[in-house]
Amino acid sequence: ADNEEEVEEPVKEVSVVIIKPDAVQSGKCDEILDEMKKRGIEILRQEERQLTDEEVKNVYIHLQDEPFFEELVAFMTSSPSIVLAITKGKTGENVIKEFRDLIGPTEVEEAKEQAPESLRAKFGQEKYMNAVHGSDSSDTAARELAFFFPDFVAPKVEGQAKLQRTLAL
Ligand code: IDP
Repeated sequence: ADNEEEVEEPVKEVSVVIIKPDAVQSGKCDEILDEMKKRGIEILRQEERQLTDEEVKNVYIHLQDEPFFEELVAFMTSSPSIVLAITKGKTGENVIKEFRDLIGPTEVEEAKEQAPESLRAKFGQEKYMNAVHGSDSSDTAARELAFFFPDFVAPKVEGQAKLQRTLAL
């Protein structure tokens, strides 16, 4: 009975997207946004900002021991990105997975071979300058939302409110 209230609250899936510095620099933003809208993706938040070291290290915390980590942080903080919160339909419709499919494989060359219609194939520069980031799970989405859009409260995201409370303490 304790979580009766929670069960009644609508849970809408939201993903966090970063249009990375390479794509912003090469003027691909509008085309990328058009591709997203064409697929019924709804943009809830859109903000141009130059990411800080701290934000990038948080997004890529799973890569912190990789030899390329410093290079990745330098690239991601080198010039402005566009950070977005997205959803789809009434319930989010699996938007995290769907957007990951839309961006394609991590490496641009692989994306071109395996998923020529993907955003990374179309708009990536080379190798790891791959134009777009998308949350890879609901946990990551909640974490990324909590620090990019801390005032974001509706639609309710599973796990997010709790996480925000934790971060605010
Ligand atoms: P994802 O972006 O497809 O989720 P991750 O493995 O989480 O893939 O890597 C995050 C980002 O780090 C990639 O999008 C890419 O920009 C960069 N990256 C991944 N592997 C390498 C590497 O071997 N060298 C340089 N950058 C890399």
